[in-house]
Amino acid sequence: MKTLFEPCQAGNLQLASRIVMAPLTRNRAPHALANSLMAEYYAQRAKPATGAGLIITEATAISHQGQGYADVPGIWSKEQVASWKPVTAAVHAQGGKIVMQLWHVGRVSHHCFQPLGQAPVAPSAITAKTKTVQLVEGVPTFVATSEPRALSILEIPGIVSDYKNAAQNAMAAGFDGVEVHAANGYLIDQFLRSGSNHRTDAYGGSIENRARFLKEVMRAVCDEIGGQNCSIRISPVTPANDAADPEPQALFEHVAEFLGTLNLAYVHTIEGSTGAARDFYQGAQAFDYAALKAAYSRSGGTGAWMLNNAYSLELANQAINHDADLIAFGRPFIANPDLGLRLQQNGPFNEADRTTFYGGLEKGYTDYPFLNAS
Ligand code: 8OZ
Repeated sequence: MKTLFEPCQAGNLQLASRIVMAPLTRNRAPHALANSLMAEYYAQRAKPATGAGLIITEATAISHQGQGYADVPGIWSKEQVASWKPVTAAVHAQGGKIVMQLWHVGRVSHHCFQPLGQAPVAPSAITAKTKTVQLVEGVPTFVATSEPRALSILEIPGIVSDYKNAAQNAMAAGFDGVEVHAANGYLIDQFLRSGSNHRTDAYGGSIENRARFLKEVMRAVCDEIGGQNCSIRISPVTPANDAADPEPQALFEHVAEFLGTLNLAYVHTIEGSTGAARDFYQGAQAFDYAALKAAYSRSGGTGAWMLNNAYSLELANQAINHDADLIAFGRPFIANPDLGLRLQQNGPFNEADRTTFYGGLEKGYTDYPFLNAS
C-alpha cells in the first residue's frame, strides 16, 4: 500500500510527499506584484512534513494582455521577478518546493484589465458566458466579461514568446519549475475547444489545429527551461468559464499523446467540473481518464500523474494505489495551512470561508489556525 505521505520524483522535482497545494486565485497582489503577505501565506503551507510536498502558485499572468482579474500577480516584468524572490526564498527556507502557474486568460477578462482599455483577445470573437472579479472599493464584485476580439494569426507567435519569457522569469525568480495553465476555459483551453474556437486557419477546425497553440506554447516553454522543469494543467470536461466541446475524449487523448513526447515533470488533470462534481462530463459518455493516461504513456510520457478535484483522504489513497502519483488539494489548503499533518491524523479540518477567498488582507488568508496552536 502506497500512501500520500511518501516521496515522489516528478521530473526535476524531488518531493517529500504526494500532497500538492493546487493553484488558488486569491486576488491579494495589488499592481500585479507579489508581496510579504503572500510570502507568509505560502511559507505557512510549505513544510513537507505538515503542509504540501509541492506548492503550485496562484495563476500568474504572463503579460498585461493575459490579465483578467483584479489584483492577480504577473511575471512579465523585472519588478515582478524581484517581487517573487522573497516568496520562493520563504518556501525554500521551510524545505518546500514551489512551481509557478503561467496564465493567459484570453477572453475571460474585462477591458478595464487590458492594456489601454482594449478588448480582451481570444481565438474567436465570442463572448464567454462567465464572470470575472473586479474590486470595487476593495469589495470583490463579479462582473460580466467583455466581448473579445479574435487574434490575428500574426499575433500568435508573440503570445507564445510571452509564455517563454514568463517561464524564464519564473526560473530567475527562484521557482522550482512552471505549470502551464491550459485548463478552466482560459486562452489555451479556448483554442482547444470547438465552443470557443471557430477559426478557419491553421489554429481552428480539426483537433490537430485546435491543439496547435497548446503545442507551440509547450514546446517553447520546454525548449527554454527544460521539459523536466515544466508541467501542465488540463481539465478535459470542465464547463468552467463557458468551456464547451462535444468530443473531449478524442481531443484530450490527442493532447495527452503530444504531452507524452515532452519529458514533463508532471501532468495535472482536473476531473469533472472544476470545484464541483467529480462525475460531471461533456460529450456522449463519461470521460475515460484511464484512456487519457494510456495515451500519455503510449507516446513515452513518464512524468508524474497528478489528479485534482474534491479528494478526500480515502479517495486520495485509493488513487495513489491505482492511477495517480500526486493529488492536488485546493480549498482544503485555503483553510488548513497544516493540511498535510491533518490528513495524516485524519482531521480535524478547518472550514474555508468563501467570503474571504478573493481580495482582502490577512483575514481568511494567513490567519487560519494550525492544529498545534488551536
Ligand atoms: C477562481 C477565480 C479566479 C480565477 C481558475 C485561475 O479557475 C482560476 C480562477 C479561479 O483556474
